[in-house]
Amino acid sequence: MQTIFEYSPAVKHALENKQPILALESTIITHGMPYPENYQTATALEQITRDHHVTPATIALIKGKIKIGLSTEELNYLAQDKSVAKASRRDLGFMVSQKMSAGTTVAATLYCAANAGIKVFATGGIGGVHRGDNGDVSADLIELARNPVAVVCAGAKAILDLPRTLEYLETHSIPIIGYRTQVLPAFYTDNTDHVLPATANDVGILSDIVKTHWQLGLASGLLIVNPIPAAEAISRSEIEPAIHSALEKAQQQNLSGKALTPFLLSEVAKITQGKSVKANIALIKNNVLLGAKLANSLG
Ligand code: PSU
Ligand code: MN
Repeated sequence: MQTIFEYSPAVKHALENKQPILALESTIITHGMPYPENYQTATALEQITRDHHVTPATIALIKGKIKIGLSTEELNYLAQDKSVAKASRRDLGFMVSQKMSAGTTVAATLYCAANAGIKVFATGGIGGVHRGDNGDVSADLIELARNPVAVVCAGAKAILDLPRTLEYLETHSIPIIGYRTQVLPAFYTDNTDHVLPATANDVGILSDIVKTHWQLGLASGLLIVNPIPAAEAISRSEIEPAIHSALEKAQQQNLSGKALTPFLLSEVAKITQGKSVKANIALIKNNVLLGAKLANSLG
């Protein structure tokens, strides 16, 4: 295993000295945002983390190695090289053995973060149950049930079926905690009608909930939902038509499997003329800020 997992010097140092670390995913870099916004955002997220005295661990597959913590050159390579794949957990064996490079999804990043002993992970939006009846359920949800990691996100992407995503989380006993919100935020939008089972109004309370969950021996992950800052939010009525036409186009092109989410995100970006990308950047920065504070508070 040691030869497959490779830690950056900063992450290695933080692990050895029991300093707080924040895991970050890389599919958002390789398949979630256009260049150069993807590179600029990835480096900004790492800087926000360091500014809060937490070590960032962006996780990705580089030429068959699972990297926990990336160099600037590696971030740049992932942001620009179009041949880089998208790795979910099930792809790891295949892609590691074939010496491939890939962005890791929330699912794969959760598995790798847990393996490294990292407790907090910040991302933009998690995958979930897709709309319609084709049975598309993101592996992100299953990995949340399996790995003891607290994941900060801005809710599930609005391209998903939110009620069914919430039902899935309940069935699989994954806590969902609103940070300063009583209702589920929906990624680009800061609120919905879906009332959450728990709310934390400050980081101390949030960290108590996370600690207690694990002290009880409940070995799953927890989902912390942090609404996009109101000034950057896009209203439901503005984003819904863009989502609808993206979904229709995906259906016409018969898209399925791992290609669907990147296609929908890039279509919505085209239709909103980049407004969705701006919102995406704002919300992920906001999540990384909260993730860093939580990592500090958990100690
Ligand atoms: N949400 C975004 N941007 C992204 C993703 C989600 O706003 O890039 C990525 C995450 O890495 C997530 C993945 O884990 O999409 C989910 O893909 P799928 O739906 O194929 O499981
Ligand atoms: Mn899917």
